Order: sequence, then structure tokens, then C-alpha cells
Amino acid sequence: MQSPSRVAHIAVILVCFSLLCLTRGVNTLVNGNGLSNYTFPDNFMFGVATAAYQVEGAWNEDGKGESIWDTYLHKHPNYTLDHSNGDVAADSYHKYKQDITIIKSLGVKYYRISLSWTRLLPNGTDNYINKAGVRYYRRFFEEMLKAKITPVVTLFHWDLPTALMDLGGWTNPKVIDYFEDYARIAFTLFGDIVKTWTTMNELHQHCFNSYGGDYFVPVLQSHGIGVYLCSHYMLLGHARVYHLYDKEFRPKQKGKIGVTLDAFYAEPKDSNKKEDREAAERYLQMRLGLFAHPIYSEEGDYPKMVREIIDKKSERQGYPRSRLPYFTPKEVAMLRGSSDFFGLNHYTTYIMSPSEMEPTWKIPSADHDTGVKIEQHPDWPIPGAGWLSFYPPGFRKLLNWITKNYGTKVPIVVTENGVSDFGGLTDYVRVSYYNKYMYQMLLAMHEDGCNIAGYFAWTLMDDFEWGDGYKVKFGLFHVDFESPDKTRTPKLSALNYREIVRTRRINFNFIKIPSYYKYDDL
Ligand code: GBH
Repeated sequence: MQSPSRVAHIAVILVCFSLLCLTRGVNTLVNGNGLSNYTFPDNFMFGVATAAYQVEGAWNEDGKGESIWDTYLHKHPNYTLDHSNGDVAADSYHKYKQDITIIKSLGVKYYRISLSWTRLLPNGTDNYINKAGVRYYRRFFEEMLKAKITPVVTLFHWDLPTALMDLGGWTNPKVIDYFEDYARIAFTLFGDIVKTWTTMNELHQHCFNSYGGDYFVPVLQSHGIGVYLCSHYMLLGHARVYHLYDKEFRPKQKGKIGVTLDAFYAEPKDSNKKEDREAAERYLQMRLGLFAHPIYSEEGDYPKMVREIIDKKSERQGYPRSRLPYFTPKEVAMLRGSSDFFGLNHYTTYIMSPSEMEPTWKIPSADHDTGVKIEQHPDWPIPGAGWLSFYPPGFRKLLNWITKNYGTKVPIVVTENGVSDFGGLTDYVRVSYYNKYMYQMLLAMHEDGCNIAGYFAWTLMDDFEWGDGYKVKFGLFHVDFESPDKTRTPKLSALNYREIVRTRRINFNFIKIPSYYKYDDL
């Protein structure tokens, strides 16, 4: 038996110790005023992002040609949740000056947009250039310049010219030539103003959902073959355009060019289980490594694990050759190092465990090749779109995974991050999401040594969200889609972002978040 005084003594020590732990815990997060202890460096790029089809509207105005989204949604109006399409969207084609005004009000210095390929080249090919399209982007860039906002421009954010889809889209290697022609036009026309380019947005989402599945148009559903042809030729298309810029334009225009990849982070379902940890790693390699390894790794080419899995499965399934095409040594070399930054889009995390087969999988398919059962964690809230759960630590872990695999030589630029809800100006969930995700990014920068150069919030304003139509909202600004003016109104998250950009740190007390939205345990 211990004496009561000794017990009391131990209790006091324990209480002091836990208090110390507590204050330390809070301290590393924020100081007494709710301010993050870490700050963003002065040269850190803060921006907002949108994409042409999601905001521009004016789908057939002034000579614009049709993209796959125009064509498919007109033919299949019920495809989207609310039977909507991007015909008008936020009408940025007419309201781009308002857009610049609201971006200015946020204090961010960068605006990431994408060009509509068919607004410039209605047929997809450069034998005919649409002058009205050229004028539109020209004015837009000039206005940005006046407002001291730097454009960051994506050449391809999924709106492939229908004329090229009819030839097989990205499963046809010839499309690479047409992509290069289009890129040359864009660099020639706008390269005096535009100094940061990304070739393509989210090759993985595009190929896996448009070619490998049915989540994106044109719903090709070539689950095991088209998905990899698309990945392969998009990668080559990216590399081709990188070198085009590097050789023919960079010497004079002196800009930067890269690519944007996307990844959900993958947590093992049970971190004590080796097979779950392996499943999570396999998922990351099969989805992100597939695209990142050829570009950012020292040795180039597809990750060995990916190569082996798909080769073996293809053989067992009786295919005469692997469903994942091979790069020639010259192509491996052309891809390696073909990006000046690591453009990363990140939204959420899933939990992983191994599986041979699931009821929804096809054979062959990328899912079956990967052999991982992907689930959402029951404890992580889902504030809007069903696929997006709220788990800030996944962001830091993903940034670390990228750093571990590809090093710190090439800076990461977070080209998209954000959360959806079902609308409203008092968007506490979004305030909380941005505070917490950006804080995880600060930790990755300051405590883990990740090289992160910039961050773009997705998205500037409510937009057309692909298959979800207008049902879910990602905007910092609300858009009144019913009004002819498509009035833009700042949400709380816009005010909060402005404060982060202004002070270069996160102020968790700037907007008082009702405890229901805080998700303090995450
Ligand atoms: C980004 O992609 C896009 O770049 C952007 O255009 C988009 O508006 C934004 O996110 C917000 O959605 O992957 O099978 O679980 C995110 C792509 C595509 C991710 C569909 C979730 C759900 C189907 N999203 N996906 S699945």
C-alpha cells in the first residue's frame, strides 16, 4: 500500500504532466489568440482556381466548337444529378471582369484557369483559329495583369474537342499531335503574358472516370484497357508539350510549365495489419505513382509494382500483351523530369484493405488490378458531395508520401484543395476545412521539410460540378444561378481566406465556428 501523501504527490505530478502535454499540444497548433504558430513565407503563392467548362458558359457563342461535355450532356440531359449542364454556368465568358474584382477582394495574387480548347480551335485542329476566342482570353489576361493577378493556365481540363473524341480521344496516340498543335497556338498567342502553364489537369481522374468508368463523360467504360491507353497517351502528350515549351518558347518567354496530378490519400483500414498497409501503398502507386513516377522519380517509367501487377494479370487473363502499354527508352527519358513543379489536387482520404474481388468490379479493370477495397471512414464527416470526407491529417501524410517518393527538388504547388456543401453564405464547414487543411500543409512545410511553393483554393465561386451538376457547392463566393447577373456574393470562407492571405497565417478564432462544424477530433 502506498501512503496517501505519496499517492497525492504522484497525482499532482500526473496532473502537471498532462497539463504540460495539453498546453504543448495546443501550443504547437496555435498560440493563445488562436493564431497558428507557423506562417507562410512571403513568396508563397496564394491563389484560387476554376476550369473553363465549369464556369465560362457561352457554350456555342462567337464560334466556339463543341467539347465532349457539350455534346454528351445535350444528348443525355439526365446524366447529371440535377439534369443540368455547363451551357451557361457562372457565365464567366461575359462576367470575367467581375471575377477579377472578387479575386482582387480576396487579396490572392494568382488565378488558375483553364483554356477551352474549342473556343480557340472549334474543330480541335489548328487549321482554323476562332478569333473571338483569342480576343476573349487576350482581354481576360490583360485585365488580370491590370489587377496585378498572375494567370496560371491549364491547357486541358477535360473538355476535349468532340471532333477528337470521335477519333478515340486519348486512346488514339495521334491526338498527342493535335494537343501539341493546340499548345503551340496557346503559347504563341498568350505566352507573352502567361508565365505559368500546366499541361493537363488530373490525368488520373480523367482517364479512370471518363475512359475507365462512368463517372465522367463520355462514359467509355473501358475499365481495363481504355483506362491505361488514356493514361499512357496523356502522359506522352504532357511530355511532348513540356518539351515544346522548353525548347521553342521558354528561351524567349521565360515561364514555367508543369502538370497537375491528383490523389486521395490512402490510410490502411487497420494500421496494425500488414496487408492493409500494403493495400494502401498499392493504391497510391496504382493511382498516383502510375502518373508521378514516370515524371518525378529518378529512374522514370511506371513504378515496378504497377508494371508487374498489370502485366501479370493481363497474361493470366489471356491477353497477348499487357493492358498497360510500354514506353520506349526514349519516351522514358522524355517523361523524366518533364515538370517544373508538382501540381497536386487533393480533397480527401479513403481507407484501404486488400480484396480479390468486389461486387461492383469488372474484369479486367483498374479496380481489379489494384485489388484494394476502398472505403470511407465511418467517423469522418461528409459535408456535401458523397465522395468527399473531411480528414485534414491525410493532406499532410500525402504531402509526405510525395516528398518521400520524389524528393524535394521539384516544389509542390497545391493546385486545388477545397470542400463541398449544399450551399449558403455561412459556410462554417468550409472555413473549418480550409483552416485545418492549410494548417496540415503548414506542418508539412515546417516540421516535415516538404517543399511547397503555393496553394490554390478550389474554387473561386460555385460552379458546374461535373456529374453533380449544381447540387454541391465548392465556392468561396456564392453564385446566384437564378439571377441574370449570376451575382457573386462572398461566403464566410472568402473572408477567412482573405485573412489567411493577408496575415500569412491561420487564425482559428477569426470566424467563430459553431462547435458542430469544428470536428475537433480530426
Ligand atoms: C477536381 O477533381 C477537379 O479538378 C475539379 O474540376 C473539380 O470540380 C473538383 O475536383 C471538385 O470536384 O473518383 O470514382 O470516387 C476531383 C475529381 C471526380 C473526385 C469524381 C471524386 C468521384 C468518383 N472528382 N470522383 S470516384
